[in-house]
Amino acid sequence: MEGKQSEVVLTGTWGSSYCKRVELALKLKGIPYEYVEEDLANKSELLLHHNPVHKKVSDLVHKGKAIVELLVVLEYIDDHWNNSPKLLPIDPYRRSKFRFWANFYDQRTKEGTSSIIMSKGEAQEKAIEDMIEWNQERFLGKLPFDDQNLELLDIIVSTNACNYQAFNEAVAVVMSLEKTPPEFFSWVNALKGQPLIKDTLPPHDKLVAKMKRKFIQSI
Ligand SMILES: N[C@@H](CCC(=O)N[C@@H](CS)C(=O)NCC(=O)O)C(=O)O
Repeated sequence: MEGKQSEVVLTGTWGSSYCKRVELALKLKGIPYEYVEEDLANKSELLLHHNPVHKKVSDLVHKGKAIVELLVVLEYIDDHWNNSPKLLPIDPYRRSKFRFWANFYDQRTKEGTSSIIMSKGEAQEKAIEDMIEWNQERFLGKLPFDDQNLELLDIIVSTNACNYQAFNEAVAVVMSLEKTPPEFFSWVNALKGQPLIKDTLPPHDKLVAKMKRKFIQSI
């Protein structure tokens, strides 16, 4: 804990979409920060001290105080560094929509991904279809998103969906984002092309190797 003098410190792991989200938010806002890579197999004193409840990354330490849980961290960043670009809208109703969809996206992605990994043959095809189908719900829900600026939902979705080729390669399936509604697919590809996102996403080959290790462990 001694020696961490920076005003903003992010503890993370390179392959975690949670950490990439916080990194993206900090970069978008132009906030200087120190990044500390965590070994989750041997958690640091810093992580255990700042996040004693969940003991998970990503946590942000601002002036020695810890802020934990991804969505709480992102809202904190947006509230404290109130400059543009804003990650969340000002209007309470639109804010509630953003929160809803951020949660929805994460829950469904987690469930969908583990169903795909844990199944085989027809069951796996069904899991893939389900995953594709719920992306449509997003559009039925008429999620308001802004084409011009990167906001909360771009951060949430990009750090996950932009890695779809790595996922396909690692699991040896074609989740085929191409089959999702064209709006979703083109949104993800537009996000992939954003220089800030490109620079922040983990390297493809390293990510494939990590995913393969993780998936083999979970089968
Ligand atoms: N609900 C947490 C989830 C964070 C999370 O799952 N972090 C993973 C890395 S992606 C972790 O630290 N895992 C270590 C562990 O479970 O012991 C959040 O929103 O920040």
